Formats: sequence, C-alpha cells, structure tokens
Amino acid sequence: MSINKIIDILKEQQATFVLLLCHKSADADAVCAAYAFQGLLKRFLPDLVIEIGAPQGVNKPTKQLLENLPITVNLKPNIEYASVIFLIDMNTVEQLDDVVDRLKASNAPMIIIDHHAPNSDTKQICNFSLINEQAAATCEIIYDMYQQAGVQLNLNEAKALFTGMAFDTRHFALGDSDTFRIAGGLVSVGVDAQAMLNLFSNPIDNSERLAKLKACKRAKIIKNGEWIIALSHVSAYEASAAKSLVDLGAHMAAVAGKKAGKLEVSLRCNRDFSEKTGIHLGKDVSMPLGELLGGVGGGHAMAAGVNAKGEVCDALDKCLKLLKEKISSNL
Ligand SMILES: [Mn+2]
Repeated sequence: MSINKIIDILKEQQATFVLLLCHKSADADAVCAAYAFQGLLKRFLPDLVIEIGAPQGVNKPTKQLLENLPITVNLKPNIEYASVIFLIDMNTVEQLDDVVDRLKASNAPMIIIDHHAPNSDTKQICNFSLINEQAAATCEIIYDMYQQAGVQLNLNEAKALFTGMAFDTRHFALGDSDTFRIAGGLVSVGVDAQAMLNLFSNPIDNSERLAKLKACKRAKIIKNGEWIIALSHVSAYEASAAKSLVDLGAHMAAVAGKKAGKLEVSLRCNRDFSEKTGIHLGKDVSMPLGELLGGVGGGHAMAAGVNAKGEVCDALDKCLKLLKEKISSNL
C-alpha cells in the first residue's frame, strides 16, 4: 500500500480528523513513527487535523523522549470523531483492552502500519494494511514512505525516526542493511547520531535491575540437544528479564509474570537459535501459546510475547512443550 493510496482513501472519506493510534504503553518506535507519519500526511493535506493517540499511556523512555521532541500525544484520543483510524506499530488490537470495543463500534476505515507478523483478529478489523515484517522498526516503513513520496524530512522528523529505530533495534545491534541505509539517510538530514543515542539512553531503575536478577536466580535451565533454554518468572519487566537471560548465555528464554490476574509471557532468543531452528517466536510459539492460554500472542522472530490468563507454571510448561515440538519438527 502506497502513500498515494492512503491519500486517496483520506480524500474519498472527506476526512477532517484522523487518529494515529499507538499500542499500550507506547514505545519510541510507535510514537516516533506516528509523529513522522503525521508530518508526511500534513504535506499532502495541510488542513487535516491529525492526532496521535495513546489511550493506554506511553512507556518511561518515551516520556523522556516527549520532553525532547515536539511530539504531542493525546492520552484520551477522540476515537468516535475520527474519519480514518491508523494503527501504528500494533500487531494486536487486544493490546488496547477496552479501547477495542470503541474501535469496533467506529465506522471509520482502519489502516494498520506495522512491522509485526499480522494477527488474525487485527486483520479482521482493519480495512487496509501496510505491513513489512522485514523492517526492523515501523519508523523504517515511514522513512521509505517519505522516499516514495519524494518528500524531504525536517530535522525533528529525522530525529524521531532515528530514535524509534534505535529503540527497536537495541541501539542498532539488531539492525540489518536497510536499517543502516536509513540511518545514513537520517544522518544526512542532520541527525547527530551520538547525541541522539546519549540523549535517550535511559539508566535503568532498581526495580528493573531486581527483576532481571530475580529472573536469573529463579531460572530453570533446560538443555534440548545443542540448545540451552531458560524459563523463569518475575512480577514485572518480563521482557527485560528474558532479554537478560539471552544476554547471559541462554539460546532462548521465556519469562512469565502475573499481575492483577493477567498473565504475560515474554520470549527472546538469539540469532543462532532463530536461524538454525527456523523457529519464528511470534508465529510459531507466541501465537499458539496465546491460544492455548485463552489470550493472544504475537511478535517477531526473535522477540515475542503473550497476554493471557492462567498460571505462570502452566504457561511455562506449555511454552516449553511447544518449543520442543517445534525444535524436533524443524530438525
Ligand atoms: Mn516497533
């Protein structure tokens, strides 16, 4: 789907107000992609009112980011008034909890712009999609839309795209050739790469440090052939804990946590595991695990998550079973 097609849809709808919706505790990729996309739409339709909405808040690093870039995010977006709704960087609408009902009640066409493996529920409510699973960040997709349209980024838009990419690629460690091509383009607009990275490198707080250390202490280590799998549980920072276990040496880690009756499982693996087993954590593990646990799962090849119900132990058992099945079937 091209920018021209998007502009056509906005014109057909005689859109006056458009909403760019970000996921729960919106991250830098979501908010920055929305900001740059807002700028691109403005070039074509200067009279259009375009709001960035994060009905379930933004995460901590993003709060810091909003103090440094002129991005306005509405935490109580006007879903009911939108002529067209864009879902930015959002692989599952279930992440939006009760907002889903308001979205479903809306007659506005919905367009998803994302780099996650699409979830079937989300596809159902979206009329159009622009999904590139190869992109390391949604910000990369937006950059290519500017290129396609022949529109120059201004410095703030370039800074935003750079920051979103830095977050989703772990400061470019997970970047591929496209990531560096785009980063080069952004630097040529005037982005000072080192300054941007320093500005947004957030020192982690003690509760996150403790969660990571507890996850290591509690980890159950399983050897499956050549693979070392670590399973653990914490009550917060599951994703950060899973990443830490992989950084420490596990090929694959799953960390579960339960808070207020809601169960979350975060999955991470290293590149070697991903490439040699051919397992896509989002599609092959998180999605079926989400279904097994009465919730939803999704994500990327090397980083994925599940939001569901149930107990931590049962979730980790089921996760391990799925992994073992996938490893043996892909041998
Ligand atoms: Mn993203």
